[in-house]
Amino acid sequence: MSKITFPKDFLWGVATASYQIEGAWKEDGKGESIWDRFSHIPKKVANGDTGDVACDHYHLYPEDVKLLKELGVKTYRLSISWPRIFPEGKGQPNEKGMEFYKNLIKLLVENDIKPAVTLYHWDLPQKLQDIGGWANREVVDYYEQYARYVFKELGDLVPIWITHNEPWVVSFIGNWEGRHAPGITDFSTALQVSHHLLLSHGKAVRAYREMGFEGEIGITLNLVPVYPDPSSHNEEDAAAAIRRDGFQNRWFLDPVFKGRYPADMINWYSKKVVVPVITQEDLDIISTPVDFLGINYYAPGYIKADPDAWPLELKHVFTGKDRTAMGWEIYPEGLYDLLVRLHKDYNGIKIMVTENGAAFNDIVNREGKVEDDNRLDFLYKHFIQAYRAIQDGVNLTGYYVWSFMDNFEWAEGYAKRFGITYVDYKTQKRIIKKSGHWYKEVIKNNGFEV
Ligand code: IFM
Repeated sequence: MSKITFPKDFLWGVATASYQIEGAWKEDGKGESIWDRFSHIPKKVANGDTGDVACDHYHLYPEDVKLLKELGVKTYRLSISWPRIFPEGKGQPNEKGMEFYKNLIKLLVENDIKPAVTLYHWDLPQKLQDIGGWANREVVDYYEQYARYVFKELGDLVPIWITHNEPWVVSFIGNWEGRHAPGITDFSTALQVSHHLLLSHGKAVRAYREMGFEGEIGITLNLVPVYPDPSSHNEEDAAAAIRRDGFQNRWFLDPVFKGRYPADMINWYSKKVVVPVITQEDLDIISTPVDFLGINYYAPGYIKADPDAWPLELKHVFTGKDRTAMGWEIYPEGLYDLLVRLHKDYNGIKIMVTENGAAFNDIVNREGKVEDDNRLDFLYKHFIQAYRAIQDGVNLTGYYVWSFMDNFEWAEGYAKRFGITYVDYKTQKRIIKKSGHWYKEVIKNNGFEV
């Protein structure tokens, strides 16, 4: 046995998002979000679940902050519900909504827990979807106005800001696959959405700098280490894997860090779909320097060419690895590969893992405990890979486990549990799982025995 120790001041944390935990969906003047609308449509979410109550965090936040303290986290990543602040998406702010976040954030600061705040984690005001949502360029300006207001109110209290969570999911799961709100199924719309999300990111970064704050601001991308199907060694599969990388990784990384969209993807899309109009001015805004890159890592992607799968002409294959309850293959080394590649291709940027974790079918045993050894093992193995990457020179400064507690897992509803804290949705009782107790020790010791 030997101990691995992370760098001094490494930021250990946990993450959540507004719609997934808050509930209080129409309280204190909050407006409707696209997820409120979507989850109330029959069959869109497993078991007809909605975020109406969720973990009732809106009311239980003082107890939840006590739990965070109990876990000993150095930082807590939360997101703000835009329609709680601007019920119509724009215009007059709702003071009650802002008061909730101020109280929560002040409590975190009093408890020595650094708040890391995401401005957009998928709950767009429905009123803005009614005018076309992110496909409408006007929404970029409304987002900037929302961001400026939030910075003005909370900028002095919050040291870490994230403009967007997983714009790839917003664009392609929400607007191409349609499995997420707003449920649109059009690839060209999804591409347009992706460009506007990135543009709004750049505008928020510029606004934050202009307003003179001293904290850090970045963006969170869900990235996949992509490999060709290991059972075949042909050029088509290798090319398909590069395309898959372009689709999910480089399409977002390159404009932010290199000021251009990847040429191979622009060429590919030009032959199949409508590519958004992209001006140099937009690209300059999108590539406004950020302080860090947030990455969410869950699983690798093994890819095969598939000429029938329009428009990318590829498909995913499974390689026989263990899987989580989401069906995602477990590959901790993928985190190492991804981190090293980002370090190399994007100029040694500062990186934080803003999400990593796993869903498993947890049960509360007769002693009232949740013995989630599978999740503990998952985290243990991923932390080791993060450590390896740091040893190899990657500038990784923090790690947020997804999630602080079980919550509304979007189209999967409450059926999938990602928390290191168990939530009994009938009573709203929280139980720290075995993985949570283990994580507490990791944080306390800034490392662990391997
Ligand atoms: O629950 C989500 C989160 O909202 C965004 N990243 C992935 C998580 C698990 O699917």
